[in-house]
Amino acid sequence: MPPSPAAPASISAFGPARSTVTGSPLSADEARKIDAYWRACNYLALGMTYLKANPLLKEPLTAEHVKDRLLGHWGASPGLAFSYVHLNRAIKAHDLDVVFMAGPGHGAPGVLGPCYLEGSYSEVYPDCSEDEEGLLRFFKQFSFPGGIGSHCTPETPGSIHEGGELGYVLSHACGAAFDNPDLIVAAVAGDGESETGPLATSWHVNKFLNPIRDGAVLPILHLNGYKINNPTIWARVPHDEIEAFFRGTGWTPYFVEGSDPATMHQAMAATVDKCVADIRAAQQQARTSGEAFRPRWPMIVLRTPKGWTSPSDSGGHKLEGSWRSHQVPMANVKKDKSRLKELEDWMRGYKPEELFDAAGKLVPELKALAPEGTRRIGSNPHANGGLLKKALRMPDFRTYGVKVEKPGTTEAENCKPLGVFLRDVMKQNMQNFRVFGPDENTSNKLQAVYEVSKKLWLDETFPEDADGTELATDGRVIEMLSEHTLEGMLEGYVLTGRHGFFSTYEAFAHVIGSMFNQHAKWLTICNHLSWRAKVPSVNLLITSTVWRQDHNGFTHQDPGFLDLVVNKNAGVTRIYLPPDVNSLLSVADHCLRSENYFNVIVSDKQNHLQYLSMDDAIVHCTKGLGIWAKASTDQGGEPDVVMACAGDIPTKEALAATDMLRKEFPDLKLRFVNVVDLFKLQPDTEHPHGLSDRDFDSLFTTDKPVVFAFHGYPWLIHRLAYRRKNHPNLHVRGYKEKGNINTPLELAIQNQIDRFTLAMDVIDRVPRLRVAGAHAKEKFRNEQIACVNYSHEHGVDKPDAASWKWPY
Ligand SMILES: Cc1ncc(C[n+]2csc(CCOP(=O)(O)OP(=O)(O)O)c2C)c(N)n1
Ligand SMILES: [Mg+2]
Repeated sequence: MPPSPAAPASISAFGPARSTVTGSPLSADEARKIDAYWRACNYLALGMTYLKANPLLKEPLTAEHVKDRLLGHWGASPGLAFSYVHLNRAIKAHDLDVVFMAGPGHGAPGVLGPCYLEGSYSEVYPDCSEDEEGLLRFFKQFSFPGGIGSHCTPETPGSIHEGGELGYVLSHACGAAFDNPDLIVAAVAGDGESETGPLATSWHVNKFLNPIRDGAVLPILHLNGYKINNPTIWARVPHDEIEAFFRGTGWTPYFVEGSDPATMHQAMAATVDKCVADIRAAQQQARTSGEAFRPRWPMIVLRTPKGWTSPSDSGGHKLEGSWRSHQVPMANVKKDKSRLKELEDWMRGYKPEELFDAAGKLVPELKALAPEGTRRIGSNPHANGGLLKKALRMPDFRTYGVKVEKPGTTEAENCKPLGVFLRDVMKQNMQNFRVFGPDENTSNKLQAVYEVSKKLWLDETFPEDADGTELATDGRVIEMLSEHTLEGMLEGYVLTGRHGFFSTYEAFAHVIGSMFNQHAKWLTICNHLSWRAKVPSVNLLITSTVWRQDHNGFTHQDPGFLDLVVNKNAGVTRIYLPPDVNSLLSVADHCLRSENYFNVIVSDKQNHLQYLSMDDAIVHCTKGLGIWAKASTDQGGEPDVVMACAGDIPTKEALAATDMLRKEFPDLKLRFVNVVDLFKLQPDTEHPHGLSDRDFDSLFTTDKPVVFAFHGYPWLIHRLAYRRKNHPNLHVRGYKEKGNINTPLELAIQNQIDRFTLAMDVIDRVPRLRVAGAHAKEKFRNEQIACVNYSHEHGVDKPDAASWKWPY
């Protein structure tokens, strides 16, 4: 390979500042103080990483002062602190309300440092007081067992974005900015993070920020050149490609590039001022004219060396401006005296004696640089959104139901009345409620919501859009074909204390599986932090379900999201499978009122039989599961078999199976159990919704066969119920990856969740029917074959089977 030419100067991270916005807004004194404050941040970042004693380096550094296990990430920290410090200046200069998000949250030392210096940290954690003793505790607890994590975890005051899993900073920022017209959400995106799919697509958040009613997102692309062991793509492409990309995605990029602190402070101050002025100008134009448009919002491309201000090399390797600065540089300081000396010199280079007084407190002239009260980034109430939360004004869900005079005889589209309910929730909460969907709200039958608020659209429109496309510049429904961005927006919205509802096709809920994981983890930690006020739940409707993929077939059949949900902490996860309209409404009402949960509701959107009157639905959903007496024949005695089900189609097939069995075996004692709240199946020791063993045993018996028709993959029911006494007799039917373009009944048959299979399962498992039931089994099998043949010939289900209704 030919030697690579030296990198062009235009993409170097070193040297005096080069910036789009020129000017030197800082007086010499201001520049000196800002630099000192930043040095204090960098000193703290190193202190957190290395020290367990001698926090102010009052004595020469010895190996005993150094932590035994060195953990954390230094490389991202100086750039994060640099951004924080300059935002502090802008907050004070322009009286701004700013939330800060660190995309590369592993650079937490760069966020925790300024949070401590401004006093926010000590207010929440008085142990980490602003003196030498508190400083030492603050250092020691970082990345330490029993202490705090190494990212911008929920324990971090001012954080609503942990940044552990990279990719979501812009979508979180956008959600936080919605309906907060005065807020600026500064979002640092790592240049490595910017290679992720979710971050890449989320540059489009600027298409969804209405300058009249929303706040602004100020992205800061932190081009520090490296990831863990590699250069980043963005740091090695020509300058004009970066500029073209961001202009192409609708931003106005302002570059701030270099490593010389003095000129970088001037450039950053001038650039942040310019961004604030651009933001305010766009907002003012829109707010005074009353016309919402899409501004070419400003953003900052901050190119600095990774591990900025570290020694330029260590142990013969480049350190500042290299991937080697990503985690803990000089990791062998405890054993290698020369490394220890290097570290000491490095730390002393920040001149801690000038920054902290003898008691260990930041000196007053620097202390004065931080904003005050709730203007401090670490004390911004938006970042503890539960404090600002207002409960939704809720319409009475009972009035949106369908009439069910005779259970199992009339049909309705399950999601449609939910759309009407959401419409009225929206109507009564036009400041703090939003609906999200990846281009699917109409497909998911929730379109009634557009009667009150349309889809936000700030870009061009064509005349034909007037014909049912439902676009508006003030829409409160957010539709973008990026489940990642929508989920991130919704999380940002609820974390800042507002409410939302997200619906998605079941198979593609997996796209946000990892985001679900992260949000559930966030909530789990929050539940242990008394100072974090509870936030509204994330409400996810999974629809267009596996059993009714009439248009789409196999690719759209995947009920596995639920398997993921049950992995997470029981304190924050809820799964509901309402069988019909009225139960869906009851569940939705409950979820919208709840806090600190990730609620998952599974309900198909197509026409389905209706079973429960509103009163019955409320009782059933309150219990979470229960015996349906009219579908049972075991009153006053022990059942021969329990037929259980969860989900709309499984409920219908299970009911139809019991009908067939009742006709063939009039003396069969059947118990019919429907499950709405899936976690009822777990023991109460494992989940707060779990049934006690006594209740479970009385419902499901301890020794009778249970045939369970389940919406999802069958083993999930076994996972939940494996500890129950009757588990050996539990026989679960569910989806087993057999699908194509099928008719509904044919698909059920392929996966053996259909009425015929369920009825045959009962015959096989009830001892006295095993032989006696052979004729009935033969009949059911013949009918099953006839149904498959009919569908293959006519393309629809056999009419008598398709139109089955509950006959009793
Ligand atoms: C989605 C995801 N993939 C991989 C990782 C592992 N990881 C942690 S830090 C990092 C590099 C990040 O680079 P960058 O975004 O440039 O951050 P910085 O340089 O500021 O440290 C990687 C790959 C992760 N945290 N999240
Ligand atoms: Mg980087």
